[in-house]
Amino acid sequence: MSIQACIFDLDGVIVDTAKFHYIAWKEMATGLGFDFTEKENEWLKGVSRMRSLDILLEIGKVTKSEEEKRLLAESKNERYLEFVRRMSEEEILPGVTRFLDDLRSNGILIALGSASKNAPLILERIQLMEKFDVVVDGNSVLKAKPDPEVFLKCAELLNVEPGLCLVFEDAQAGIEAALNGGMKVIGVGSPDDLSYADHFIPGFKKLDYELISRWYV
Ligand code: B16
Ligand code: MG
Repeated sequence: MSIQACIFDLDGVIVDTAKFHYIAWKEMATGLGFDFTEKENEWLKGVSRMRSLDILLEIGKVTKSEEEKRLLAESKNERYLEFVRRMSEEEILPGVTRFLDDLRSNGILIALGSASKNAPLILERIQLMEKFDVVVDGNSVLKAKPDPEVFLKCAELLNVEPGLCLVFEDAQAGIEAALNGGMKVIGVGSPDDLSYADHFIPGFKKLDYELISRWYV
């Protein structure tokens, strides 16, 4: 098969932490005097913490200084971490652990490529850290998705050419990051919400090595 490594996004692919981000951002919006809907929360997926805050403030038409923004982002993260600290293996999305084991037993290298600075803590809480050969997260990249930096760094650390890497992403910015890096990409979600991926899957329940080796001969 033409794939040597699989790179996984975290939020929306391995676990559904988006619901915790949403609660924390919504509480902040309420405190600032405006509403923040679940639909608007879609725009924050795959986007960095500071960019998420900028989008939220734009929605509420609120202006803050750089120092105020730093404090707001810090307080949102503290609230978010209250949920993360309570996470366990039960939060892993259906089929993910089996699929990771299937890939490994077929000699495929595995990386995590996430925008989240909390990725190591989340992997530790859900006890999945040992499944990854490489973890690249928001602490080690300068440019956010759709820039391909996070995925290219995974490829470099795995010593695999970008063209032989397959990315799993639930966010449009992440799909574009994978394509910008010259990688193959499977969209996790509906083609009604996402564009340009090679294939779309609703989740990992029905996916195995056999199927992806047919897709990427
Ligand atoms: P943090 P991913 C992303 O994770 C989330 O989708 C996005 O909503 C969040 O703002 C970003 O991580 C930063 O997260 O505040 O924990 O650093 O989808 O790239 O795994
Ligand atoms: Mg995601």
